[in-house]
Amino acid sequence: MTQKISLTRYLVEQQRIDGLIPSQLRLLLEVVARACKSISQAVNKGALGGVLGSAESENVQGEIQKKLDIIANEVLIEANEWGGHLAAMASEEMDGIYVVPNRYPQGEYLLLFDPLDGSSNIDVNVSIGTIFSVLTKPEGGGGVEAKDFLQTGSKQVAAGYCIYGPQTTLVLTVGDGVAMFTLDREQGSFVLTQEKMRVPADTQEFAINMSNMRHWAAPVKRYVDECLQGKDGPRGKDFNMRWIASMVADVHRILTRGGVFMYPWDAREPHKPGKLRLMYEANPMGWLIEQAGGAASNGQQRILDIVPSQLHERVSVILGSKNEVERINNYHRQI
Ligand code: AHM
Ligand code: MG
Repeated sequence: MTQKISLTRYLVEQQRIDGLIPSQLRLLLEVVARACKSISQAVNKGALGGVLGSAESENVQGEIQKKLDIIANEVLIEANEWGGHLAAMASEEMDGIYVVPNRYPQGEYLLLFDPLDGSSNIDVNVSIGTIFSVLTKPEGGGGVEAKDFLQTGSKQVAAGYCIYGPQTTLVLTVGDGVAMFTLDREQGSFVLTQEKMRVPADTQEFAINMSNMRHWAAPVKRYVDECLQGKDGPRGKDFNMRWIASMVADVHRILTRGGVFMYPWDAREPHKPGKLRLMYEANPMGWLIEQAGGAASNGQQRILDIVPSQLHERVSVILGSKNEVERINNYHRQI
C-alpha cells in the first residue's frame, strides 16, 4: 500500500528538500490548516451547532455578516495570534488590521484571509470556504501598520484555500506548484491527494453571474455572447456554464478540470473596480491559478502586479484557462 503523506510531512519535506518553507512559515501553514479543520467542524454541524443565519451586524464594506463569517474570523485569529510566527492579520470581516498583542512574540509574517467565502451559500448547504494569503512584513520601520500589507500579489510567500464541500479539501501553494490535501476525519489530518495540479490551457466552460449581463462592459459581453453562440458562432464549439456563487468552489472546479471564472467590473456601482477583494480573494486565487499554469487578470493587467492602495480594495477578476483569459484580455485591448 502506498503510504499516505500528511500535510505535516509534505511541509517538512518541502522545507528539507527545497528550502522553500522556513520553519516559521511551516508553523503558520499548519496553524491555518488546524483552524480550517475547526471551521469545517462548525460548518458540518450547521443548524445543530446553531451556526446558521445572520449575525445582524455589518462588515466594513456594508455587507450583512453571517454568524459563520464571525465564527470563522475568530477561529483564525485565536489560532494564529500566539504562535510567534505572525506580526499581524487582516481580514475581509475586520475594519483594520489585527496586530499580534504584545503579550505574545511577534514574527515576520502577515496573514490575510477571507474567513468564510461564499457567505450567501452558508444557509443553503452549498460549498463554502476559507481563502488565505501570506506576505512578509517589510524590513525596517517600527511597529506593523496597515500600509505594510499593501504589497503586490507577486510578493506572496504562500496562498491557499480550504473548501468545505462534500469533502473538506485544502489547496496550497508556496511557489512550487499547487498541492491538494483532503481531510481524513478519522485521522483528523489533511492527506495529500494531488500534487502539481494543472489548469488546461483551453476550456469549454465558463463561470459568471449571468444575471448581471446587462451591466457588463463590452469586452465581457462579447466574450460571453460568443460562448453562447456555441458551434454556430465564431468559437465553433459549444460551451457549458457553471456558477456556484462561492469563489472557492468555482476556482476549485477550474483547478480540477479547467474553465474560466469572471467577476468583472459592472455598471451597477461604476465607481467600484469589481465586487471581489484584491487582497483576500483575487491575489491568493490568482497565484494558485498561475502556479497551476493558468492566468489571472483584471482585463487590463495581471492581478498579481496590481499595487494595492487600500486593504479592502476591490478588483475585477478574470482567471482560469490561459488561452481564454488571454482572449478576454485581447477583447479589452480592442475597445
Ligand atoms: P463573500 O466573500 O462575501 O462571500 O463574497 C464573495 C462571493 C464569491 O465567493 C462569489 O464568487 C461571489 O461573491 C458571488 O457573488 P454573487 O452573489 O453576486 O453572484
Ligand atoms: Mg469572499
